[in-house]
Parts: sequence; structure tokens; C-alpha cells
Amino acid sequence: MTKRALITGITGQDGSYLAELLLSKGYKVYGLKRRTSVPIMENIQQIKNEIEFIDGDLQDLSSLIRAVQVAAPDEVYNLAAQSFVATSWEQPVLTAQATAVGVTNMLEAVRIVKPDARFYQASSSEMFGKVVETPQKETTPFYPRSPYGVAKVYGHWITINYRESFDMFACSGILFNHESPRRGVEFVTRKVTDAAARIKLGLQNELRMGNLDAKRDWGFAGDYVKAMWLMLQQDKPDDYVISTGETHTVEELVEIAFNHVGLNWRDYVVIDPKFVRPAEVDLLLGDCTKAKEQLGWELEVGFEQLVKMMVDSDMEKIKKNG
Ligand code: F7E
Repeated sequence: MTKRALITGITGQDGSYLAELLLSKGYKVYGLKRRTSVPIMENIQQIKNEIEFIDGDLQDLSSLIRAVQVAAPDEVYNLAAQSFVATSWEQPVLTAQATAVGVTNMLEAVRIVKPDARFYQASSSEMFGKVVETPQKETTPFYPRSPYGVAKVYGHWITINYRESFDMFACSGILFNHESPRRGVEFVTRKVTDAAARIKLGLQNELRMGNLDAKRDWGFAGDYVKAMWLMLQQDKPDDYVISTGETHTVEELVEIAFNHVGLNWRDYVVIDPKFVRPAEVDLLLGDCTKAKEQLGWELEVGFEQLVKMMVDSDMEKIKKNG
């Protein structure tokens, strides 16, 4: 029997890699997407004909009920959110509605229409915020530092609550930062790799940045979606940290990207207070022992390889499209 999956946030970085993974495993893939006058299809151009799209929004429960009726999924992956941390201070209410209450809406749709569907919630290392222990693992208490982090804590706990209240197969993946050539250019990795490529090609003069001292545990999104799938194939639902177990500063990221195109970053980077956040997450470092041992999950792409892959991809994209 062909398995059926419903992915929210299908047009995003993770949605696109996950859809490719599930299609390669023979799934019938349904993708929930918000209607926009100009469709945002860049990440899923290559597979769009293999996906059944359903218009809907995490803030609109009736559209989610319809989506679950249409897809009749065996597995639901809830990846949609307002996911840019900086924006969450500018639109805190929208962030709460989509990133927090949206999870309850999706869980309700599953509970009402197809309660035996397995459910994955995209939780985030931003929940650890001002970290109370290092490295961070599944049992580390949360201390979110942004409206986004606060909303994700809600999403995490409501997922656990539905598992405990209704016996639903609901899992939460606490994913540390994960990047790829498909990352949006507002996120720091892609902002840096895109700028390094543009400066190298003479299309940009400088790169304006915020806090270069922040430390993140950055992995490759293509590796991380495999962990999402593995979580839903287990005998019991549970929560897992997914990370690399390495941490690097934003400055190291900048240095690797610029070195890769033969430039000295100090000649181009300008610190601009506009990109400094009202409250910062200084250090993230994940301990993914549980995922490695229980899921058999392995990562393939390391930090330096990831940054170089992104710079190379941006060089190619810019040469082709400007
Ligand atoms: O920032 C610093 C910034 O926006 C990383 C999302 O996927 O991962 C992501 O959240 C760091 C921060 O990601 C700039 O202050 C310095 O310390 O790439 P980011 P994020 O906030 O860590 C988690 C796991 C998620 O769940 C989120 O959805 O880089 N930084 N200068 C800068 N960041 C940006 N964006 N732009 C700068 O100019």
C-alpha cells in the first residue's frame, strides 16, 4: 500500500527536501500551501508535478480539516511557521498565531479527521535560548529569548500534550539550525554565502551584519529531514534533538565563506546595529546522542563542507540569473 504524507510548509527549505525524500520512498505527497498571487515554487520546481497541492493556512482550522480529509495521510509533517526570529519581534502576534496556535489547529484537524495519522512537529533549538546547560539535550529546560522561541515552546508542549491526552503518535524534533542552498537569503548562512559570491563577482561592495560572536550548531537540512522521517517510523512516539554536536561563531562562518572565494572578509563586512537583535541567543550546541542511538540517524555533511557548498551554489545561481 502506498503511504500518504501531508507536509505543511512544503515550499520552504525543509519541506522541499522532505518531499524529495518521501517521493524517493514511494509516498504519495500532499503539500499544504498558502495561496499567493505569485506562487513561491523555487525550492520545489523540480518535483512540483509529483505533489498534490492543497490551499490552506495554519491559522484557518477549517482549511486544515479539509486538507486532512483530502490527503487522508498516514503521516503529517508540520513544518509551516513564521520562522524568521528577527521578524518575530516585529510581528509577535502573527508569530504566535502561526507558530504556536497553528500547531494546535493542525493537531485538532488530525485528531478530528484522522487520529491514527502519525504527526511530526518542527520544534527548534531556539527554545533553549539563554541556555541553562551545555550541550543542550531533550531534558534541558527551555528559556526562549524571542517571540519565535516562545511560540515554539508552546508548539512543542501542545504536541506532547496531544500525545499524552489522546494517545496520538505525535513526535517533536528539536532541530538545531540547518541550512542549504535552498535557505532564504534573510538567514545568516545564506546572507553570507550570497554576499561572498556577489562581492566576488563585483555585484556588491559590502556586507552589513549584526552580532558576529553568536555561536550556532549548524547542520545540513538534507540530513535533518531524514531524522524527521525516522521519528515517525519508530514503535513509539518520542522527542529528539537533532544537531551536529559542533558549534561555530558567525565570524567563522563569514571567514570560511569569504576564504572560499579568495577574499578577506575584514575588507567587506560592516557591523550594522539594525541587524542586532533585542535579545540574543549567544550559544547553541546540541547533544544528539539519543537520535543516533535510537533512530540510527547519521549526518553526512559537516560545517565547512556545508558553507562551501552554499557559496558554490550561489556563485552558479548568480552567474546564471544575476
Ligand atoms: O541567525 C546572527 C543572529 O537568522 C543566526 C531559524 O531557522 O534556526 C534559525 O534561527 C545567528 C543569530 O537563525 C546577522 O543574531 C548576525 O545569532 O540565521 P539566523 P536563528 O535566529 O538562529 C533556528 C533553529 C530556528 O528554528 C529558526 O526558525 O546569526 N546574525 N548577523 C545574523 N542573523 C541574520 N539573520 N542576519 C544578520 O545580518
